[in-house]
Formats: sequence, structure tokens, C-alpha cells
Amino acid sequence: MIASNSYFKNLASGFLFPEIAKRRREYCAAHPDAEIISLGIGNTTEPLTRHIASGMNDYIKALETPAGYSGYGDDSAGELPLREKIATVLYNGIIKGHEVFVSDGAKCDVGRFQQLFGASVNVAVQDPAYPVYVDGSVMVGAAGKSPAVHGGYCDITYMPCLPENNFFPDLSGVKKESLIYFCSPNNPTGACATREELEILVSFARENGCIIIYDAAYSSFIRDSKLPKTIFEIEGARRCALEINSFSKSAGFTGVRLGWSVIPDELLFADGTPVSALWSRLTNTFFNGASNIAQAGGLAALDAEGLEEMRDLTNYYLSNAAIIAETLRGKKFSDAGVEVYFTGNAPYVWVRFPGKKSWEVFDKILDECRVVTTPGAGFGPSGESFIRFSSFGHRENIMEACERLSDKLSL
Ligand code: PL4
Repeated sequence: MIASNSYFKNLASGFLFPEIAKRRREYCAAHPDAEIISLGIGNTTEPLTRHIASGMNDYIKALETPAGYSGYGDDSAGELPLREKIATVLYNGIIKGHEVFVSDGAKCDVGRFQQLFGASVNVAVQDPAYPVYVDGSVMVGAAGKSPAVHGGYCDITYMPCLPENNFFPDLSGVKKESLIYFCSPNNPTGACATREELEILVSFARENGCIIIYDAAYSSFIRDSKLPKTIFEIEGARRCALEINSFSKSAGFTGVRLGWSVIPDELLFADGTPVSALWSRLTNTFFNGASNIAQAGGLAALDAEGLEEMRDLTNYYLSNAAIIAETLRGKKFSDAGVEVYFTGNAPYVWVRFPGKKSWEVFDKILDECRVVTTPGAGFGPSGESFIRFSSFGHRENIMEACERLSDKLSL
């Protein structure tokens, strides 16, 4: 028999989101009449918008014709018109089309980058963080062989991001030549790094030979015009950062699947090899490109009508988030010491229940309100005592969930 991959034995527990789904199923099995509302997993709920959907419909119709049919793309990086449109429309030309690598989503690209950088790289993550950064690093062996300690891996540098440091980490503990995962707007805290903070991050990376994996999956939610929408607005970032992004949340493509990564020409490995060259080598080996139908949707999304539709869609979820934040800032909650963090630039509301354990609060909210949330501890040790409320939901469900939280949750 073949032995199991030993790195997997270093994983602390099951992946967070299936664990939440499992607890929900168990609760429903025990309470078959319960009408559950999910403010848990960040999964879009609103239908595809007209212009973007018609871009895909037209493409599907053409696929039925000899002239319009297409099979595998020539390169896994996607159709050049889409790559160029992403560069001009979303990055105002500060990056070039050939530096954009279209994919089937940001999460899938994180996994491929972990393969690219391999087992020997040092890893630093914001704490709390999207769990894929840590779990994927463990799976490829980049977290070393050390077991989980205090809810974290001792060979991964956790950079606490808390209200006490305005959710911007102290970088001084990050090892030289680290891969630094940095997500802004942040999942789960919703915090958005300012230009000055990103300048600090970039200059640290440049001085210490680090590469930043900048996860900008929520950049379309930024409404404050002073906040950078991409790391490439920061001078020097082209030499030390790559960026991942996605149509999942902006266009409702969580199921359609379309994302991209930007790898600037100047981003090099120590021996001078361009990161983009090995990325092409890796992705052309393992990945046959994003669906051509999804790419047609991406092209439509970047037309003027598509951009307007994405703005309306993200506004809808931001309004949901504002409703949740307002509810949780009510007297009942503030009297109990509950702290609410909502920036207006992200679809998540991050809430601290001082002195309580996240999973206990998760169970209590599920039991008393029949609302599913995400326990902050699932995002890392610094998420303990926090709960993440997702704004992805139909408005009537958000209103109902807020009513239940106000009326039924005991604190
Ligand atoms: C549940 C910071 C959600 N089953 O859809 P993608 O692959 O383009 O983007 C995934 C992604 C990338 N980067 C960040 C994210 O927050 C997400 C999506 N996160 C969440 O609730 O935290 C969905 C999670 C999904 C999963 O496991 O990713």
C-alpha cells in the first residue's frame, strides 16, 4: 500500500467551510423545522446580471456553429483580448495584458502558487486569514513538519491583525525571503490597507527579499477613493508582488468560475528567472485554461454596462453589510461589550464578543437565532472571540436574520 502524504498529517483540522456546512446539516437533522439563514460562507446569492449573462449566452450560441466553435485555448493564460481588457479597464494600463494570467478563480491560483514556490519557502500570513493560505502551505510542506501549536503552525509566521493595531501587522517578525500573504480588503476582518500601509509592506518586502501574494478578491467593494485597489499602485511593487483577483464576488461568478493573477515582468526569483516564466510552465502543465464561456462573461463584465452592473451588485451586498453592522451596533449589543468592525469597503462585518470563544458564539447564534455565521477562530488564533458575518444574502433574509439577532440572541 502507498503511504499517505505525510504533510497532510500536519493539518490541524478539516477545512473550515465544509466544517460549517457539516454543523449546519447536523443542526438541521436535529431540528428539521428550523428555517436557517446563512450569514456564513461568502457565497453570492443574486442572479447573474443581464449584460454579463448575455455575453455568455451569445458565446454559447456561437459554440453551436462551425465558425463559432472553439476548444482548448492556445495557452492556459486565457484569451488575449480578455487579458488586455483586464489590464486596461481594471488596472488603467499600469500593468500589461501579457502580465495578466486568466484562471478559474483566486483560490485555485493560490494552490498553484503554493506548488510554484514549493516546500522550502518561508511563509507569513495575516492572522486571521483566509484558511487556504495556511492549509495549502501545509499540504506542500512549506509549513515544515511541526505540529499545530496553540492553534497555529510554528513554522509559519502569524502576523496578528487586531483592532489594537488597526488590523495592520507588525512585520518585524517576518523572516527574510518569505512569501507574505496579504489580503485587502481583508477576509475576514474587512480591513482595507491604506496607501501608507502598503508602502510600508512593499518596502519591507523589497528590503528583505520577500514576495507578496496580494489577494485583492474583494477590491471591487472599495468605495473610499483614497484606498488603493491594487498593490501595483504602490511604487516598487512590481519587483516584489504578484496579485490574485476574481470575478466571483464582483460579477457573481462563484459558480461560473473566473479569476486572474497579475505577475509583473520585473518579479524575479533569486537566480534571475522571471516568476511569470515558471508560472507559465506550471499552469500549462496542470491547467487547461478557464472555461471559454466564463471568459466571454468576463469580457462582457468589463464593458461599460457590465461595470455598471457589477457596481450595482456590489452595492447591494455592501448595503446588506451596513444593515448587519447597524443591527450589531444596537444598544443591546454595545451594553454587552460587543465590538463591531465594518469599513464600508468589504462585504464582511467582523464582530468581537469579548471573553467568549468563537465556536461557542457560533453555536449560540445558530441555536437561538437559526443563523449560520463563521467563527473567527477558524481563520487563525487571532480570530478567537470574533464572528464573521457575511453580507452575501437576499435582502429579506438579511433583514430577518437581523431581527432574530436583535430579538432572540442572549448575551
Ligand atoms: C468558500 C480572500 C469565501 N468554498 O472564488 P475564488 O476562487 O475566485 O475566490 C476565493 C477566495 C479567494 N480569496 C479570498 C476569499 O475570501 C475567497 C472566497 N472566500 C469565504 O467565505 O471566505 C468563500 C469560501 C469556498 C472556499 O473554500 O473558498
